[in-house]
Amino acid sequence: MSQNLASTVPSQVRAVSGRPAAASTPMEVWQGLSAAVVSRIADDWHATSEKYRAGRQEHYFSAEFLMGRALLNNLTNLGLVDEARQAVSTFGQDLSTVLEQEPDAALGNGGLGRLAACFLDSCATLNLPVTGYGILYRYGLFKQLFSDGFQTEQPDPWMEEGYPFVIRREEATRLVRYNDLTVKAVPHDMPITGYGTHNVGTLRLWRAEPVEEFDYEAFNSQRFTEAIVDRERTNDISRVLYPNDTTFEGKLLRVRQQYFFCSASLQEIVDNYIAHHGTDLSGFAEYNSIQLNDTHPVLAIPELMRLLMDEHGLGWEAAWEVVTKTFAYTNHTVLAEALETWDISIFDRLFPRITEIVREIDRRFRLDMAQRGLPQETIDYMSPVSGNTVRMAWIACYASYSINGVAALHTEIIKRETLGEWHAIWPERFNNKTNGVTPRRWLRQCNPRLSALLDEVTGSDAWVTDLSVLAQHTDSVDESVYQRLAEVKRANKVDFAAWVKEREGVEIDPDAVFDVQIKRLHEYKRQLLNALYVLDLYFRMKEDPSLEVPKRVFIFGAKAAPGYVRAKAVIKLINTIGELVNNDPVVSQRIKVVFIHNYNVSPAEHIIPAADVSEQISMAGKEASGTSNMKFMMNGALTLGTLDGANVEILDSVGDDNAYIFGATEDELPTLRQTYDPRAAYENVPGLRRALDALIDGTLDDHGTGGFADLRRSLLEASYEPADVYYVLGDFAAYRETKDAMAADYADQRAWQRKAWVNITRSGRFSSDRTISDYAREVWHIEAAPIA
Ligand code: GL5
Repeated sequence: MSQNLASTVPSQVRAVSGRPAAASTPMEVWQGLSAAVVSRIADDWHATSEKYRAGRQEHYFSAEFLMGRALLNNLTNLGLVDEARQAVSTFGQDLSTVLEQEPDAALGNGGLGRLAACFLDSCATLNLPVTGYGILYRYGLFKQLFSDGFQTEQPDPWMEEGYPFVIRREEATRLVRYNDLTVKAVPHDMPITGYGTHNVGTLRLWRAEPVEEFDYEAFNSQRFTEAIVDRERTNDISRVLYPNDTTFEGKLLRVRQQYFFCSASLQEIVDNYIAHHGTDLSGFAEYNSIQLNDTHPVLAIPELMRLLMDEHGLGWEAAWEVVTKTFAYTNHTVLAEALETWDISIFDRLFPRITEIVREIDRRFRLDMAQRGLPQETIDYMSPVSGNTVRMAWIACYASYSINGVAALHTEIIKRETLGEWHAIWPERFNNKTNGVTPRRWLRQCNPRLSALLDEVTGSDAWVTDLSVLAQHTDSVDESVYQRLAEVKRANKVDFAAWVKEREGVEIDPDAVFDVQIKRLHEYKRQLLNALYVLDLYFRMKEDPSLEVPKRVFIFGAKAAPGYVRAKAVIKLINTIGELVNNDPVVSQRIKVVFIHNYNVSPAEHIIPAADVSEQISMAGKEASGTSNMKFMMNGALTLGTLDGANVEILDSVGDDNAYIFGATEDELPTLRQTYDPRAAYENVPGLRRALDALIDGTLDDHGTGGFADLRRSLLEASYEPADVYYVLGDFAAYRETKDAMAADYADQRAWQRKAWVNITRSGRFSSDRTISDYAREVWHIEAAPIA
């Protein structure tokens, strides 16, 4: 029997703080309440793990899990929010204040890591036997601060004050061996609750620890540094998340990280197989399947070969047979700079046995392809090893029984181009799994007002676990719903304005259109296009003070990879435009610019419910899917976007009248490019010359860094790369026209709210429950295993 939180929380808080609950800090209350929640689910969690271990399971391998905060999510899933509020109020604490103490678990960069987190939520809710495996980074994604408008980075020691939702499992420790170092992999488990179910899934995160704490002999001889050298080398492995999103960095430590969590996870999975199904490993794939979240965990392929052959006695063919029935690979990007390739000397140095296996995979691949009669040129292109380079995506394609893209358009592009050679040989391996997001966190929990309205309109909370039911209500509602929806949005905007005032010190008007672009800063995502629009609008308003401009707030949130100089220049540019606009006594009456610093999961939970416009403006063909587009849609923001990634499917769901689509399409671009002249756009497209010249004529100051001039050159001059690779100037006119029209449409609130309602009620197919059901049925071949 689970005890009421009111009876357990005070003692948990006292145990944390060593003080009466009433004298404890909100942080201590957060700790105590979180511990009480873990205690509450402990039995179910154990039962779920036992049950899953005995049957067929899916294992989700990912270098990133961008979990965000856990407490409110767990309380929501378990239906304990009111009970918790009540429990803490008995000793004078306010639940919202307590919840705000929690650090974000930012163990991921962006969409790929957040997708993994949404997937775990859906797996738990659907009672599916799925476990996540990754790395317990001590430092999550850096904290972003602005200094004079420039991004600076600070470490994010997210667990330092203690984190009750991570449980150390000392007894399940494994050893991971490198040529030069052996380390302990200590699992730390996070419970993953589902909505309205007893099942509790697991995210297992490995932490690297020294086999020996330190060299006592060296310590005793006063050689202190020497005594701790290996300890630090080991701790380095799980110390920090690499902050690059959709780009690849060929660093030794990164390979160590990848091998580290793959090896530890596989050892455990193999041991578990033996414990339940005996020592004949040839049946391994009947009980286990592994989804590779991008190429980061692809070392699991040669590592499973090694374990099966060297430790469990299988021959090459038998091991390969198992491996090729075990792995499935998801590709998350078509950007060439993201495809991981490693210098084979790194493998030699870290794990010579893995090099041997990779070379043997390569040898057999070449033979296999030659037998199929492929031209030598194609074979060389597709081979896992080429010269000194190992190509992880090619290993993944060769060894996986399923290869998928993350939106319909993206899957078509990988079939045709990125992985075209593979598709030609194995078309049956390819499939699409359009991404989704969890309606628990991204609607139920972050938007209680809209949730209440949906409960009321649909008559229950069934939509929380079956979002497709909302579609029955697209047309069957009476007029008052649009008014109610407007009130919900308006109240969310008031809350958000207060949050912005407190956090960023900027006043914004809840009656303005809130136009939002939140995502990693990348040239292909074209924050620069948005920035140029704002700058142009500023000039238009200066030129003609009588111009009718709908009130708007342009809201940005974005981190740039620390080494991505041009992305950082865009951040500085947006902040500088913000200063110009916000400090202009006349212009700032109608438009404002806000850059939310340190954008992360929990800020997104404040921003998205308050958004009117969802900016999804990547150059067509470049954004594999996008997932914030889905979160915005669910919360009634209208998409202003290109036909890219999942925007295409959003448009398909809502229809032309309920989204604002502009710009060159993926199939038009190659032809357009042939004659594209960004200089001509600069000369002829209204507004462009003035906006671009402001980057160099002293209007905007980049503190002598040359960053703004470089941005301008990147659009206009073909020097070391073609000018305007991402077609910013090419799409500017269409963007400006569509965005102006959209803002004007906002005045007709009845029509706007109708569009918002269509978006909300047609968002069902973008629930990660739909995505996960598709993976479970079509790729993983697993079934629900409820414990009660
Ligand atoms: C990404 C893509 O860029 C996104 O379009 C996609 O939605 C996401 C999840 O599939 O994967 N690839 C990637 O490396 N990150 C992404 O967000 O970080």
